[in-house]
Amino acid sequence: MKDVTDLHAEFDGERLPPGQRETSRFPVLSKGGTPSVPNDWSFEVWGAVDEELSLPFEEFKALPSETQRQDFHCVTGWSRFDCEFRGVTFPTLADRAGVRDDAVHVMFHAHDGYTTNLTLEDCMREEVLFTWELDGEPLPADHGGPLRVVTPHRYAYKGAKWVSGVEFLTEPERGYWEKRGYSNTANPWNEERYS
Ligand SMILES: Nc1nc2c(c(=O)[nH]1)N[C@H]1C(S)=C(S)[C@@H](COP(=O)(O)O)O[C@H]1N2
Ligand SMILES: [Mo]
Repeated sequence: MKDVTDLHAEFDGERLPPGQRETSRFPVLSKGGTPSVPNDWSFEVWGAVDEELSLPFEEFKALPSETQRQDFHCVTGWSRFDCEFRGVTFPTLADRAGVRDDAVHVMFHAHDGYTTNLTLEDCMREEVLFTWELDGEPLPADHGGPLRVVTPHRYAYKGAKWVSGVEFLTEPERGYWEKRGYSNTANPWNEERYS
């Protein structure tokens, strides 16, 4: 298994970012309830790509996948260490669609209407995963099952639960919380919580 729990070194920080406390629980945080995701949904990729994709979930799961050990940092102040997520890396998905040269930014879309944005550079990292399995079990619906994004180098609101697709953008845009006062950049080791 790939262990990326040392990525704090890249950000000149301790494993536990400043102002965080470690918890062994895994709290649930959502802007509303848990949406029901239709069984026959397809993962959509559109915008500044060579080939727009519509992948039935079964096909999505057949892309090359891997398991990683990661830490999870919530902007409200808790961190959960050693989460084992299995999924498809962002670069694998991006490679499949072919990212155009003019793409600079990414918007993630979700089945509950949530959106969140990152720069393309912040997405093209091996630890940005589209995941359907946590600690060897199917990802619980409350935590974003059937499929969510995890972003261990950023606060967890950058990881869309119930992700339905990815839009590649030629200009930066802000997602749901980024429009409502949470930091656009969300680096936990800089305590970029609010904007
Ligand atoms: N689709 C969707 N994704 C979401 C959210 C949401 O409300 N809807 N909340 C975000 C926030 S603010 C956090 S802290 C994490 C929480 O993930 P968890 O419930 O698995 O702990 O999911 C993020 N992803
Ligand atoms: Mo959050």
